Amino acid sequence: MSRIVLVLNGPNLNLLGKRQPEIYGRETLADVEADCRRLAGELGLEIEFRQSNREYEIIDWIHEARGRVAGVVINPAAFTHTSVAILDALHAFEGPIIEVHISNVHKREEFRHRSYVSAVASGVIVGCGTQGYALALRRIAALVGAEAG
Ligand code: CA2
Repeated sequence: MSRIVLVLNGPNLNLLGKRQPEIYGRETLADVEADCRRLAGELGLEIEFRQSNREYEIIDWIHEARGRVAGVVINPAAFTHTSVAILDALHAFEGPIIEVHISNVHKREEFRHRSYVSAVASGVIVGCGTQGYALALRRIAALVGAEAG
């Protein structure tokens, strides 16, 4: 069985730690990736960590995950609130999907309260800062029966 977890990040998350630290914190996306890789090692998982500002690229990566990847962690960023196309792509993925938002989107503007992706997510982690990625990985590990150690 595959132990690969695909961690996907949507538009502008390449700016993490470089702008708006009051909302998104000071960790960069490279820091988040390093944290995920460290934890994945402990959980017996392998990580593929990606970011794109292009909707089609995220969709292609989800398609390529089918039948190959155990689970998906996704922070779709602004595409969360707009993308039926990403929702449709995720519908075709058979494993667990955990949606992550660094900020508490429910405390923010009304347009951030709706997520298309939540309709296919096994779980949603919101407002836990960049720690949300680690929580999501632990949840995927539990759902796919990976062993820590
Ligand atoms: O809280 C989250 O993780 C979001 O997915 C982040 C998105 C936002 O559109 C969602 O509503 C909630 C924005 C990602 C942009 O990240 C930046 C980081 C630093 C500076 C500027 C943007």
